[in-house]
Amino acid sequence: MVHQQYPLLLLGGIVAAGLACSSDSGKAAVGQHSTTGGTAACKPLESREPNAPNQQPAFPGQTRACEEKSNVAFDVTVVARGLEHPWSVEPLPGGDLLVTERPGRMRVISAAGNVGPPLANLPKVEAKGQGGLLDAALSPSFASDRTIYWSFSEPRTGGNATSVGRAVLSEDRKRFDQVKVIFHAMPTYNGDKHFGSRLAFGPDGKLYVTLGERSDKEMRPQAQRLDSDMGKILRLNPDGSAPDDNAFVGQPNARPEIWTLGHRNVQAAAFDPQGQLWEVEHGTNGGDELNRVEKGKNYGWPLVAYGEEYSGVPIPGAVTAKEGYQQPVYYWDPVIAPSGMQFYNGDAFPAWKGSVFIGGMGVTSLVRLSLDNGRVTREEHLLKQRGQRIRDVRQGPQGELYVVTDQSNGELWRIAPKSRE
Ligand SMILES: [Ca+2]
Ligand SMILES: [Ca+2]
Repeated sequence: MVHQQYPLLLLGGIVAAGLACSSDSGKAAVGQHSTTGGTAACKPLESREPNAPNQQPAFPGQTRACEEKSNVAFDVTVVARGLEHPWSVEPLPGGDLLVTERPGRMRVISAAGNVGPPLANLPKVEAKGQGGLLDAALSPSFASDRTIYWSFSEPRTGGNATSVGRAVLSEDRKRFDQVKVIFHAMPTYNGDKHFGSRLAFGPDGKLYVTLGERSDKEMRPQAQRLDSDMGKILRLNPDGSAPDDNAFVGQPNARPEIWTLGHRNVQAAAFDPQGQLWEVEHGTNGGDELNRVEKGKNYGWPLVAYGEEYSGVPIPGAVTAKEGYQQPVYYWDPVIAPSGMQFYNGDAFPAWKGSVFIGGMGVTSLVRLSLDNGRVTREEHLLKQRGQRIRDVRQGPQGELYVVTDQSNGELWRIAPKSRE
């Protein structure tokens, strides 16, 4: 274990609430806030050129929020190194951390940094491209049932797709028992991209599963089709069956597990303290999105989206706004390549209470958004100088944060209040 002091961030002050936001370059109108009578301006955090400079946000503050420096003093401890593309970190009761590695391993790592061997009896994963072992989630009653759920790209006849497994962690935390794959997203497809996937249990006791649309042009339209799980957020009973109060139950040719549609590749999902589900998904070039997830709603992809194709051409037939399609609460142009999210409600960092943290892979940062009334008001990028792709972020029992980094030699970090030594 390596303990490192993190330098105090003392550049600038906290931007006072109520200040208006304006573009500092003067050429990009995107992200300008209307002033509320004040004259002072703040600076959007994003200073790169947008990929789609002619697109307009649907409302002020939907993109390019003002930069906020929270000036919080913290220590970063590298708890473990040598993890191969870790995807998920989950704090376990007692202080251990459960970490997944994309090639198909799950390990228990102690708070002191002892990396346990791979847990035995995990089913095989299709570890290629973006596929492999993805998210893990604890059963809401883990303390009594020791049950763990995980999502993974499952090798199947004719290809692969995302599936959800469930098993009981042995008392000694060395192996899984009662292993069962409880859900198989359909259809199977022979590809290696856009599997999603995050798992989140809601206050309703249901398991929400986020998926991607498999990326390839011929698969994209499935994000809008109710007879396909691709490009959807699903809501499952803990046994993998579909609840009968789901959004499209009873509709002809609609899969009963679907909760929302029109997603591209959802790699972050979390409930806020009020019990509302949010997600973050990878868009095309200039189109990463933060969304509030509401039953039965259509989030647009590939018909309604910000950004452009990675080749630089417009998304065929797409518009940025259309009646009947949900607007993102916030979008990033250029993209940040987000993954993993956590609403912060701990006591360790009072200044961060109410913020949402999002892993930033492309921007090698821990992204923090301030929210007010369901809108993003401020953005901060932390830990950027470490240069690691942040894949997941979770809050621990003492209000500390845990982060894993998406590298071949990936790391597990603990972020805790600066010690007074
Ligand atoms: Ca997780
Ligand atoms: Ca969308």
